[in-house]
Amino acid sequence: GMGLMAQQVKLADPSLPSDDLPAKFVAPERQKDYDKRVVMVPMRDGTRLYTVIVVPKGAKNAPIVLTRTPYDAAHRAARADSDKMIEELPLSDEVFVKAGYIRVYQDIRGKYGSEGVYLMTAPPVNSGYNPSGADDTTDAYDTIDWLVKNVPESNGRVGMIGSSYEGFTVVMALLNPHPALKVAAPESPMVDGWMGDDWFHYGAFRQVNIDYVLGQTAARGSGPDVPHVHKDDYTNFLEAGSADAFARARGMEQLPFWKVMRDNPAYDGYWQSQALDKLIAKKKLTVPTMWEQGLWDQEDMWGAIHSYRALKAAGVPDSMNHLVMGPWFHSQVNREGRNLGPLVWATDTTAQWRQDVLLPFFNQYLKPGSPKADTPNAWIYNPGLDRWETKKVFPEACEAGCPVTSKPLYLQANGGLWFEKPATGEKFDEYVSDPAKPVPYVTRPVDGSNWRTWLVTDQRFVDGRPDVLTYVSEPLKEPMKLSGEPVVHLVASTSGTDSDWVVKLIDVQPESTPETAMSGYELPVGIDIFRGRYRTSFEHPEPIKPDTPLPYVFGLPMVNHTFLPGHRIMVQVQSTLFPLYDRNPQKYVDNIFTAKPEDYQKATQRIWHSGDDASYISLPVVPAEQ
Ligand code: PG9
Repeated sequence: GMGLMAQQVKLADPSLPSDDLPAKFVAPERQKDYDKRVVMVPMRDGTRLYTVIVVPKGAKNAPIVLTRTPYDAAHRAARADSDKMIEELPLSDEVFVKAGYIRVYQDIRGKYGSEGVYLMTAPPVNSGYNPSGADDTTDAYDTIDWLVKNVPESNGRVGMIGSSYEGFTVVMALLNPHPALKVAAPESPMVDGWMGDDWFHYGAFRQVNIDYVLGQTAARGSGPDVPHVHKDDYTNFLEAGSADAFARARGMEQLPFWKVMRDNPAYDGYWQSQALDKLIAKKKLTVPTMWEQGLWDQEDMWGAIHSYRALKAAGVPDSMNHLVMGPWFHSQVNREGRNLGPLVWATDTTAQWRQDVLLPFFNQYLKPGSPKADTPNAWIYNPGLDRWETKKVFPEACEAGCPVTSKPLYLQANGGLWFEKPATGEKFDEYVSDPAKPVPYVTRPVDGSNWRTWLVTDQRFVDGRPDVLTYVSEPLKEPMKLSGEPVVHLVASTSGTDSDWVVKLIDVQPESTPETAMSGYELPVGIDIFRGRYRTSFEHPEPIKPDTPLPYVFGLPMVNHTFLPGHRIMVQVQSTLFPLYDRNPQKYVDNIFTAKPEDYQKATQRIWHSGDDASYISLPVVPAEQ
């Protein structure tokens, strides 16, 4: 019929394609507003490092911002596949792109596209613990030297920025900076992995790192994802026993760095010789530097503040040594900063920092002719008042040598807490710490989903457990402002021969009617853990004398926080934060990493609050304005 006829006519049409796939397709040229160059930049030993250089079209005399990363430079410099540089680069680069900067990301030696061997946060070559002949000081130097000579659009001035491991590479560059390095912003830099950054806190091992080490060192690219047996890591780690037993089951005895960490549990030469806060304070800081970290930084809480303080103590002028602390989780500085878990801020606090503080600071040193930035010596958020505060001096209060002297806040009988010394004879409170039932650090199941916000977890979830002691003040009548480092002075005894001590300083929100998300919330403003065997020496641990009240002194994270009227101050004491920290067997063993199942024992713990053996936290209380 008609249908067949029509088809035959069409088939005869010579314009009909016989194959829809062309022999070769050429995409039309894209109109990008930037030029992305990938270069293998040679180091002094011939090793070449994979370097992505993003230059705005038409740039002339432009400054360079450099990040050296272990996290895949190609990926770091490709947020989206976009023709616009501002979309192509990460959110945190927007201010630099708008200001016409050249942006460079480079893979560190041994990772992703770079050649050479990899050492985890490589210790300085001259530390005696790095046989590779190179480190992130020499590699930064050689990279900057190459960039200023080989990027014709540059004005010969370089700034460095980066968070965490990328912050570590910034601090390493500062140990012997190339003359073209004019300004630096280490963000939550990993500075002392033993004292209080990623690996340990005062000697207590952070088991989340087992997966990190696996991911970073099993391969040049990203390592395999070895699945956990149960959804709840509380169960996974408890079933495994020690940290080493857990790691062994994941194949980690093949990973040299894991063995180095396991075999150096104390603060020995290996850790001391790479403690960057100490190393940098021995050099004359020649590059204006802005140290940044989060007030609730769950990974690198130690590095920035301790480097800033060490440089101050070494006499570095305030105009060279700046501090910024925002209400942020780890590396949140490079994301949006409107909230932290349930805490909602008045502004996008990270955008505000980048725009109002960081960019003018970089411009001042990288773009000749820019106005002098009015950079505060310290710019710190006060979460209690929901606002930034500009400081000429920080910390404002401390135990000695600050404008204001800290005040002891004493644990009292019957769970009380106040600034007067308790009477003699009121003795102690007691609990049993059972390693078979450790106190979780977040609500179970522990599956990593609460990791970023765990430091602001409402502590009501453990308040009332028989192995958690809680001390609380009356509701405050006046605002109380803290600005500095609370220092724990715990007088404690244990029936065992080793023990961990966890202390939390908490701002208890008033109960409100109608109910709000924060009604009655027990908000931690500082949490830390101290491994008891290091009471007298971090380098040479020793067994604890059982059933003897002994002083344990350690700093909590730095705070800048106003407790408002109606709020109560709370302190909690416990012996475990599991499975973030490995369990202390509570019986002294040579190396806790390899403790045997039979080493773990219950212990009776006493926290003393009698006049002669009074436990207290010295609080950096300063005059409060509202
Ligand atoms: N906190 C991460 C880290 C740094 C250095 C060593 C190990 C881990 C990071 O965010 O890069």
